[in-house]
Amino acid sequence: PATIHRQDYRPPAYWVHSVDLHFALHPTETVVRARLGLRRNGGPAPLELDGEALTLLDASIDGVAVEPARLQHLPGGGLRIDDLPAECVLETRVRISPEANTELSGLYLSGGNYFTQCEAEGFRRITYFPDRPDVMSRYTVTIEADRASCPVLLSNGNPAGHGELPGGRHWAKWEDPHPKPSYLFALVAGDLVAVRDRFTTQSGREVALAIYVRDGDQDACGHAMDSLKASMRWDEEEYGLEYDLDVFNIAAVSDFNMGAMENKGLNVFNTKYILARPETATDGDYEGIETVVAHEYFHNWTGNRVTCRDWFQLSLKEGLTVFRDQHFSEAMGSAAVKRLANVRRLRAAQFPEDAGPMAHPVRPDSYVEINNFYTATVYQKGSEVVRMMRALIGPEAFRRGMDLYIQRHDNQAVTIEDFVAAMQDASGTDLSRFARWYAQAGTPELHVTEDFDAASGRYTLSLAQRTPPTPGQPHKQPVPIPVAMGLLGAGGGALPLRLRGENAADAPAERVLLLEEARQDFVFEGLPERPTPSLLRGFSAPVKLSGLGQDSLGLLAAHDSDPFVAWESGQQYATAAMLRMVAQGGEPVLGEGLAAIAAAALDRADSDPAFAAEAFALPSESFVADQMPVADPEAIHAVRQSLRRQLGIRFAPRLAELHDRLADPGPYRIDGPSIGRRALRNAALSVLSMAPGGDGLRRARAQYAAGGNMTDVLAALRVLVDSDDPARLDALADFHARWRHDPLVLDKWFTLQATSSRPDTLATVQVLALHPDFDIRNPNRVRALVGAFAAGNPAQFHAASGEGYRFLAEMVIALDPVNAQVAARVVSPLTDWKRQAEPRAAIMRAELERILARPGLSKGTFEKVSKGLA
Ligand code: DPP
Ligand code: ZN
Repeated sequence: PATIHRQDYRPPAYWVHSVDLHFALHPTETVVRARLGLRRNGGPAPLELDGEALTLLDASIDGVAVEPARLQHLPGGGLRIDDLPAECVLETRVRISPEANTELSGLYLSGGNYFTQCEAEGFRRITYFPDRPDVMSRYTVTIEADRASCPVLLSNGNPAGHGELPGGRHWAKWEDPHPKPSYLFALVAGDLVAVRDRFTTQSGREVALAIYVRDGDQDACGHAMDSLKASMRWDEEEYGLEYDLDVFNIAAVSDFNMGAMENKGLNVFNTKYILARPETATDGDYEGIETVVAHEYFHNWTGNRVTCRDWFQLSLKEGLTVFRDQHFSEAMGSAAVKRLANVRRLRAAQFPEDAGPMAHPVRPDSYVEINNFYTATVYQKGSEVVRMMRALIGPEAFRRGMDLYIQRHDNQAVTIEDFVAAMQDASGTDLSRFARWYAQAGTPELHVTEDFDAASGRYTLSLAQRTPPTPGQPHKQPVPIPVAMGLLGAGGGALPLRLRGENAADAPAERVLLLEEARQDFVFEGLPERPTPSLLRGFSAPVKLSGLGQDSLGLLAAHDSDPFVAWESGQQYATAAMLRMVAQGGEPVLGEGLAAIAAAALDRADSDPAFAAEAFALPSESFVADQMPVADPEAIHAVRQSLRRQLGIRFAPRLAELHDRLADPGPYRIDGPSIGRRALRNAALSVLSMAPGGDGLRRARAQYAAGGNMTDVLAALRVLVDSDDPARLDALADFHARWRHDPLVLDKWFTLQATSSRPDTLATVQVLALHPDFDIRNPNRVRALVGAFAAGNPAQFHAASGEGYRFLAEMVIALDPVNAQVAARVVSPLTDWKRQAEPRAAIMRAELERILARPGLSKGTFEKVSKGLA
């Protein structure tokens, strides 16, 4: 397969100013007529249209049928036409089969209803088109279908008419006044019901809101609708950005490759990010819905009105929009805890990616399959880069920069340089060095050394940075790293921050140092005692920090005023302790330092239970593994489990007391304090149940039996499923019987078993892959079983036998011809062999080779596996 390079970008030979589509829907023989208003862009050149899995019926130019010989079929399925006039209307008719579309890209069927997914390159599976984001067109869409099976007919923009047709068919027409790239096209048709609401914009425009779901799910849309309205309000208040159509529609579908899609005026969502009832959705699900609904809504301006010139610029819309949704979610709940959770996710997904075979810059330089670049780097690291930019220039200048960006580029397809230029022009700050964050892959390592001269009260903080080499980028340059910081005295209080040459009077308690060179010294004066540095407050830069000793970390964990640093220092302390235990072997011992950190966390049970839950948790097994040049998954698992058991014994009375006291006082509520309380209560239960002879398992059985909200039910079942308790099998059977008709809940049943710490998990997973409820065509189900096992259960996936690797390879081989996008996604854990010891590494390579040898392997899986082997 060919590699596409960013430097090879050329503007299109033709613009398509208008698109008039007509769909005659049929499960196996849908006919799509497309009328494209073409205008040449520059001198004479052939027109090239993308196309994939299309059957061409006929074509005409300005109403005159085209001789078949004039249509040159291109290797990938596209069409080429020479000698077109500078301006003309090209009409094509194609036939497609939604039913045969298991890739879920283009137009497909799910549960008998029609849905589309066009980002990144799905529109070419609907009609011949220059399927690239810099071609922006005005769309008119007419959909015709059987009225009984397809009462609902939706597309982008505003409704523009509907009517009856003979033979029980009907039609509806949609007009989108805003020019858009083809990846934002959407069509939804079928037997769906709408949950409706209204929103009045700040300028008084009335918007009709609707969420389309399957009949029976109407009662599960409230949280999504509330989140939508809150997002619409927030974008007006924070950015002055108002919605720009008469309707905003969302349709939910249970077969979906991604989380959701921001199609103009018609968002399509994975049901996972819409449907929630207290008895079926966890607190995490509710939070996910709020975030994803906001994310897709925010794309209306950052992505849709201003879009990407080419797919290398993906982070232009994704990094910025993740930043916007995180900022929104922080404002809706407890900002500090949301920040911790986002940093935890960044480090769980993005740091390993940045250190692995697929490492790429936030703006990649090349790709084989663009779907492989919808990554944590483009999304989460891209968001961190925007966050740093805002911190550097300040919130007011950032807002002016956003205004300028949108004013300059509304209805354009632009690049990351255009975004940075707007921020630079609005702030007057030179951002040319900062832009290296977009170009350089790898996670910078920030190392700190200190020197204190007691006689003069002078403290020198030396910060050094280094970014390790990544594939294709052997040498790195320093990047500007904003380090938000403070200094603590031995008692934990803040010390004044007076840099050499500054006035004593202005010394602040917190400031941001900017490390621009490979190494810089920052000299503070007038310190009455040796300080402890609190660095990267709020995680001010996406880097790895090292150089602080356990004493400093312990002090920061106990006393720092910045919740991020307090949490982070506890995590780093625990990580260092666990790494030492892994290296030493023998029976792990819960030291006094670790116990003190746990106790300090529990002390915050009343003031901030959500924080307490985060701070009480030990770092994940994968996080610890990521700190080792060669990981030892089984040893890490053993150490972590042993420490959890010791915590359970040591804190048993307190954990039991918390479990009693933090029970929901009344009916389920989805607000920050309630979520935090449940999180801490269930964390207490989980650790308590590790203690031999304690009553944790009894509590878990009772909590499961009590039913109630899914957060508590699942937490109780989690404990049972990890245990040897005989009740676990009954509970699993009960859960299955109860929820077998709710796919999203059944996904949880699969995931719970796939991520169990029990030693027989792999065998269970192999059996579950043959379960009648396992469906390889449903991406959620594949992620729930195969993805969860391979990416979320390191100790079992890396079992020394290599059976975990063989299982994943088998699944990838079976999945690739069905849905290549999902196959290429779940294969990732197998490519991490460089960080495993032999013989594991050799087995992983052999499994990758086996996948690579498959005839007809998709280019996406090919890219991941071949890069993984390199
Ligand atoms: N563009 C989509 C998103 O919002 C792709 N899943 O991230
Ligand atoms: Zn997005």
